[in-house]
Amino acid sequence: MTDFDPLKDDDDAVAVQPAKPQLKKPPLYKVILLNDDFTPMDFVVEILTDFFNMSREKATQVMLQVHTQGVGVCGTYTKDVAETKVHIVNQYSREHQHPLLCAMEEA
Ligand code: TYC
Repeated sequence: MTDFDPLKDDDDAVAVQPAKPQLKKPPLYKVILLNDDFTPMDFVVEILTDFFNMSREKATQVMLQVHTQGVGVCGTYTKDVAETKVHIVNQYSREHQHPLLCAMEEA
């Protein structure tokens, strides 16, 4: 009969730690519009309907929020999408000689 020693690791088994499930959600970013005194209200509404798929009513509401409060949220996106939206909106505004500023911040 062999000695049984529960503290002796003699079974040649390899202990494998199960991988932790990768469930972390990617960080999200708010795309925001900043107020200025020169960009026409209609142009801001057009930006919100065309680049952020808002209805005219919702776009007008958000534009007025920016106009009165100084800043408003256009939408929340992953980093890549937010960066692209900011770039496209700022480029489009410059092309039309408006100083409108679009930016992003972590949600
Ligand atoms: N304040 C601008 C005006 O009176 C309108 C405006 C709204 C500009 C929102 C920028 O993000 C903005 N014509």
